[in-house]
Amino acid sequence: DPYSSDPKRHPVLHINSLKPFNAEPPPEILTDSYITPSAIFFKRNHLPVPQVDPASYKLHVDGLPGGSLTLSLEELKTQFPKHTITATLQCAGNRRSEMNKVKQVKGLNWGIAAISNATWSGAKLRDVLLAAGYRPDDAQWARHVQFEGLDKDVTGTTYGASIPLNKAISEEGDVLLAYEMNGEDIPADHGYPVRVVVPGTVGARNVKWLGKIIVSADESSSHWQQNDYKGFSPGTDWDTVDFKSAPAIQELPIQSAITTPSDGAMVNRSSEEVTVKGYAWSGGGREVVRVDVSVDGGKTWQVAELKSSEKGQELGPSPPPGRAWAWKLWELTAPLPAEAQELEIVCKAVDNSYNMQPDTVPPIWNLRGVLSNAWHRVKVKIRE
Ligand code: MTE
Ligand code: MO
Repeated sequence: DPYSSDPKRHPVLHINSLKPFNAEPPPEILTDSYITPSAIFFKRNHLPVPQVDPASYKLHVDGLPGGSLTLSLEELKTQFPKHTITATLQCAGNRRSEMNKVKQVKGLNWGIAAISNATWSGAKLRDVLLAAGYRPDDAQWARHVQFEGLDKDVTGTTYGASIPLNKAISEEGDVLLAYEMNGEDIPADHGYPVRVVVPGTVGARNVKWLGKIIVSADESSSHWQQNDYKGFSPGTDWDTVDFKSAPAIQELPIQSAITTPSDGAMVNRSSEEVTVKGYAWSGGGREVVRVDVSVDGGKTWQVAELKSSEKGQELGPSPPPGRAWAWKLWELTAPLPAEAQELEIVCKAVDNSYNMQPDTVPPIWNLRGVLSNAWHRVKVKIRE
């Protein structure tokens, strides 16, 4: 069993698949803390977790005419400045289960918690590329930076992905070769000893157990770059789909969801009000500027209070424009409508480009069930 050396996991996680291990935290717990504890951070593995010996670990950088570079873990840690960012990771398949309710899609049936927020520390990819001999002239031919994981399938094929060169090399891109998560060595499930953190970009490009970096004119040729993680029209089915016709997902669209109350929960009439909590995040470093909440199915709306720090109440300083990598948690307490026996609670977020979420799932349904970001709705019963 290639999975027999997989690490121990926290029992509270909701498991979507055991081998490979895919799991998400219960939504109510997810928004208990601004920084998601690593133990309950969602886990998305395509393959067995590789066991990497930190003493013999080597990171290879290839593809540059200026030469190649091989770094030990120690060299990565000591030869480059250490940077720390707080960044949210979201799987392209987060909230896929809502698409499944419209019409069956292919993929893990994620709920609303295939998203988590952590602090990440490591070397900047930019600094390592420059040390490997990257020169501004290379932008003439190079377009992508490819990443290869050390996790392999039975045929020896490794997990791989790529990002645009300009994201990788930009000072403002903040792409890290991270060796710490939440102030500790990255746990086995999250890429020990080194993973790429591409803030603002879909989870799939944040390659774990990083073995190799290749600067290239081409995207990664991996299955996950070419034939997966792409969006299509609701009218496209498995007989007509042409994966070459759509771009690989990189930045993700605006997203928000309600973590409490949960769907089907009861609220007592005597409590007179209901407190609604959730998360909101947008890709590409776009900052969430507002979350609207309705307790009457979207007829009337109230603006939720945004929180972007551990202490909760106060909003931290705004990140530099275009570098809002972390989610915002939000909260709203609303009076219970007098007549209603049931509430339909709805949320929708707005980012600083005024991107908003679509109101329903059918117009964004796609056969792979990715990019599921319609208004999130939960129904709650009022107990008289
Ligand atoms: N990297 C490797 N090497 N192997 C993988 O299976 N899964 C990707 C990405 N990086 C994956 C990987 C996907 S699809 C996602 S959503 C994120 O890792 C999940 O990161 P996490 O498990 O730390 O939450
Ligand atoms: Mo993912």
